[in-house]
Amino acid sequence: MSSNQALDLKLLKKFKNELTRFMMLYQFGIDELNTKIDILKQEFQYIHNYSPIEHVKSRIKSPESILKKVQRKNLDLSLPSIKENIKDIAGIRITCSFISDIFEISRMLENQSDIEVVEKKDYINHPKPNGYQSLHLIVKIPVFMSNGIENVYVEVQIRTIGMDFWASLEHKIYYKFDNEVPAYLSKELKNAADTVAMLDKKMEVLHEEIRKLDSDDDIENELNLLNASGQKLNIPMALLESLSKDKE
Ligand code: 0O2
Repeated sequence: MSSNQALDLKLLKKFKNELTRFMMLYQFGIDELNTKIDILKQEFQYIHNYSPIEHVKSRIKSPESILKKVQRKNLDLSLPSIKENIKDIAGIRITCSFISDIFEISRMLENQSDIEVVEKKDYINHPKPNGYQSLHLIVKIPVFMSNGIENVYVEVQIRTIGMDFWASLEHKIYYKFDNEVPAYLSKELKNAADTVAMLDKKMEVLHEEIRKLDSDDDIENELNLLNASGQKLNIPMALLESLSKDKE
């Protein structure tokens, strides 16, 4: 091996290490946000007695897709430029039961002091012409590394089960036809999106009705039970009475 080749290999290895560290940052951003979402989920469960989050998925954009986006957007091919201009390298998708949960979770995330919402797209109140619905947030979150703080962007998509079902099918169809979806299928997809929106609204109304039926009896029955991390613990009535006297 010539000295030039050895130098090239050394340089390539250096770039690979830089790229690996760069991608790790996004995984750490996702990890931090996932912890926050998990805490919100448990707290919500405690307050409202049901889980608003059906599931959470995350992904890191592949270097290949990042490169395609850099070319499509005509960006500078450098890590600082990619970091500042491509804001969906890290992505989290939260699937909720009801539309109101989407906005509640979004509000709870927005209220966290170390999260900065830099962009918000409401495709629920303003669906895309093809029928796509979802709430998109681009958030900036600090990652504490050994040599300082790095702020990373994470794209958070929040949607109902129905919206998610529709989007994954539409995505498959879109790719199958290589972006040239026949008109009759686009029309059917739009009809399906309208049906999803109608169903989501109906489910929301039913959900509200059920909540109203939660009687005071239920509150009394639950009074001496404390729910901590899914574990139900008995609270002695004497302790509860003593604590409430302190507050009087
Ligand atoms: P992937 O593989 O999911 O990451 P951008 O291109 O991000 O700079 P844009 O297009 O304005 O700007 O972003 P927008 O509207 O917020 O959409 C970003 C992501 O939302 C997409 O990411 C999709 O995941 C999803 N999305 C948006 N529109 C549609 C749609 O019509 N159908 C479906 N199924 N998903 C949609 P990517 O990068 O396209 O793909």
